[in-house]
Amino acid sequence: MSRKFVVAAAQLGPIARNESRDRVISRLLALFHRAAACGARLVVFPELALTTFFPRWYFEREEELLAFFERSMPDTATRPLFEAAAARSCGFYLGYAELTPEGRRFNTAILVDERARIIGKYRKVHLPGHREHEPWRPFQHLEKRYFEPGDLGFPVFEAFGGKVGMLICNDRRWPEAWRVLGLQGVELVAVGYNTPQHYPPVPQHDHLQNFHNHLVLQAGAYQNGTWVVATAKCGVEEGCLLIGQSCIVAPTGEIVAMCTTLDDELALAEIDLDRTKEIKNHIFDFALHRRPECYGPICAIP
Ligand code: ING
Repeated sequence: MSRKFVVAAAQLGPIARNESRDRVISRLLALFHRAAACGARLVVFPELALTTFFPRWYFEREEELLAFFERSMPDTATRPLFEAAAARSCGFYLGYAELTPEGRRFNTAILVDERARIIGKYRKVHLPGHREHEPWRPFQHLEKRYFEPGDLGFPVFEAFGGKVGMLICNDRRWPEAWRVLGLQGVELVAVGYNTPQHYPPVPQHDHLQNFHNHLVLQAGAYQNGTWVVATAKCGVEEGCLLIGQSCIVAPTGEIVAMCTTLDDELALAEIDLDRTKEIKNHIFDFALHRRPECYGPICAIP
């Protein structure tokens, strides 16, 4: 039985700081229905897709910070997304800021199937940036202050006829994250990102941000024999330019579809999960070729 189906990267342009959840959800729904009308069975939204990228600011008051977090999923604002998933038999990946009942804060993504069931949750492990307010920067990157590191590992879920995993933004730069998914036989990785073009500590790399984005996505896909759907929130968001070029990558590392604007835009492709075998059963046949007895230092805790 063929394991071919259509996936969509549902790229978002800027979300304003004061943009209501309802307004954002209506943008997500417009992209979702267009993708479903093109036959998509899975739509991948960006990281923190319900709000502006708020870690760019230093908040003194906690209640100001917590306004960007979701206390339940789904909730009143996001329920229309789940209703659309059930109505169109199309699932989605959604990144959002999670506030748990115990008051813990995570940069989170969920995987929702074609019957609108939440079948997986992932919490961002690699939190970039810094913890304290650094006024020298043109904008902050306070994920280490606002989120705890993810505590769910790198799980892979049975979904859409195959094995699906999730990453969030900075995770995609770390080969170990991809390999933990690869060792579980992952066939499709969904990853949302919000990536500023300007990286204040090393501005001489600003012109390389789009290259580095695709470099790590293509490497992750090829070295683990998996499809990748990577989706940006992009454009000039509250004065900060975020890169776009959302894309769908084949297990060969080839980019098969890409967004070319910095706005709300769909990139679609028909993927075949069985094509992962060309990589998994040959060049990266882990059982045949991997030498874990030589890799100890990778997991040594300094
Ligand atoms: N953003 C960025 C990312 O990893 C960053 C942080 C930007 C790191 C540029 C290195 C270079 O894509 C998030 N949200 O992780």
